[in-house]
Formats: sequence, structure tokens, C-alpha cells
Amino acid sequence: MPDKADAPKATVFEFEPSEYADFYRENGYAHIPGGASAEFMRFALHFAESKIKTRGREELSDWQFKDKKLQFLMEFPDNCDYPNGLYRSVASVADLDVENMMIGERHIKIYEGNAPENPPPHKDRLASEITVGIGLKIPKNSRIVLYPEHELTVNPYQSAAQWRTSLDPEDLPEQVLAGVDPVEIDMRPGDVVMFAGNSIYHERTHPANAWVLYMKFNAMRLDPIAEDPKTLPQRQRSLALLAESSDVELLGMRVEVSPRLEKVSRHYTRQHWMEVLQGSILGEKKFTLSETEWAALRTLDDRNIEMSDLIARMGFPKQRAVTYVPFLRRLAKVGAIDVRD
Ligand SMILES: O=C(O)CCC(=O)C(=O)O
Ligand SMILES: [Fe+2]
Repeated sequence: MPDKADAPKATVFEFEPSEYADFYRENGYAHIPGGASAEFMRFALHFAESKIKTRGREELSDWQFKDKKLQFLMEFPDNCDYPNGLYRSVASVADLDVENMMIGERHIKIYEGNAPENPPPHKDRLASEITVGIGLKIPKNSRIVLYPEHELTVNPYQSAAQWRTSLDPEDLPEQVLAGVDPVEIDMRPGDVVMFAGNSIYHERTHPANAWVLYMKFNAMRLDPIAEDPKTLPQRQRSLALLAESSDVELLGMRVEVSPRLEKVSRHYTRQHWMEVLQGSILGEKKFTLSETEWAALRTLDDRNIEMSDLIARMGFPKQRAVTYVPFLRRLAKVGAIDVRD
């Protein structure tokens, strides 16, 4: 239990999560009218307005102005229950393990006046297991459309665009969902909407001039764009533990695949089709992986286990476990895994 002194003063959400869990489980989404607190709404609107005022379009990088909308990273006030209160509410509505929750995205989106009225529906990136929207300014006729019962394959990629590119023309959503009536949600300012964003096709109709805050959560320990406030400190801590611990000490520490590791690719070079394995982390140089390092990542999967356990699960002899620590050190150094206290 937190100390009284540092107990959060304000909550972002103001609803009882358990009241929405049954509906979410049965329908794949929840609409929570007035689910955001008045205090948070004042803060978020003010934050969005000040971002728009202080930043000219020319300063924006690619991801910040895309698909006819401006995007800003949402920053939360110090005296609110971000992120733990959000993890708890979302995990409780969607029946996920709160211990593994991450916030993989937290963007304010401001749609341009000429944004298209009926864009084709999309699926969010894999890390958006639960997509949570809060309406800030919503034009009268603008709606969220959702298809919670059709074409529910999870997008395994790291963007909506990669999913779309992976489809044959006849499998595009505008083909496979033609004739299906979507659920339409009128998310008014202050309302909260949650749905399985990486599997349910969704979009906003008549979005011109809408302002929304979208936060994407998962219990898969994924954070490819490093927007969870704990992701980069975990990496820093991992590097410190590596520097200050002996191989024997490391054996007793827990490891997990880095939330930032986007993918591992295997490709075949024209040098007699020699195979190459590469790991990718956004914004960093790719790194080469050996087959043994790859086996370690596959064995770890989404687990968080002690290094000694990982070595045993890989089939290496227990008595010589310490001799395998150096290759795991290298995996941690390149950022493919994190060592945790
Ligand atoms: O504007 C909306 O309500 C939808 C936004 C959305 O789909 C997203 O942020 O992924
Ligand atoms: Fe989306």
C-alpha cells in the first residue's frame, strides 16, 4: 500500500472497472460515458492547446503528422494515478494480468479540417491489445466505428500500415467488411472507449477537427516505441546490473525479452544463401544474433525467469550454467533482453 503522503491526489478515470468487465468480455469493447475525471479533462485539454500553440508544423517529425492528423505524446500531471491506476482499471475491465501491463502508446490526436470522412478501418499495432480512447473535442456527427465480430485476426506487426500492406487486395477491410454493419459509438468529450485494437477493425468517421487522447495497453510486455514510463529506466537498470554483477550473481537474476525488441528477422544473403539473423529495436542499429542467442529469445518467449532457469530450459548442463552467462550478457548489452532485479 502506498504511503498516505504519496497517495495519488487525482485519478484519470472515474468509473468502477468491474461494472464494465462482463460487457467487455461478451462484446470486445466498452463505452463508459463520463469515464474520465473532470480534473483530468481540464488538464488534457489545456495540455493539447498549449502543445498546438507552442509547436509549429515544421518541427514535427513524421509520426507526428500523418494521415491528416497531428499527434503529440501525452504527458500526465505528477499528482495523478498514471500509470499504475490506469494499468489497474484497464486490466480489470479487460481481465488482464495487472503485473504485466504496459502502456505502449499515449498520443493526443488532432484531426485536420480536411481529414477524409470515411477512411477504411484499420487494426492497431500488436502492442495495442487494449486501445483506450478519451474524447476531448468531438464534432457532432463524428463516430467511432467498430467491427467486434468479424475478421478478428490479431495484427502481429508493429503498425497499422504493415498489417494493411500484408493483405492481398481481396482481403482488404473494405472488401471483407462490405455489407457488415459496424457498431457505432458516439464518444462524447469525457467518455472513455476501450476495445481490442490489435484485432478489431475500427476507424473514426467524419473526424475533421476531432481531438482525442488514445492510450494503448497490453499485458504482453510490449513497448516498441518506448512510451511506457518504466521502459527506459528498466533498460538503464539492466545495463547497471550487468556492469556491477559477477556471472554467478547474474545467474540468480531475472531476465525478460526487452519490451522494445520489435522483431527478429532471418534472411538469406546472395553469398550462397548464407543465413543471417538480425534483431531490431526502433531508432537503434540492428544487431546480428547467433542461433544460440535466438534460441534463448524463443525459450524466454514472454516469460520473466531467472537466468539459471533459462539456461536449464535451453538444455545446457546445470553444473556448467555459469559458463553460459557471457552470451546472455551480450544479448542484454545489445538490448534484446533486460536483466531485472
Ligand atoms: O479517433 C479515433 O477515435 C480513433 C483513433 C485510432 O483508431 C487510433 O488512435 O488508433
Ligand atoms: Fe486505431
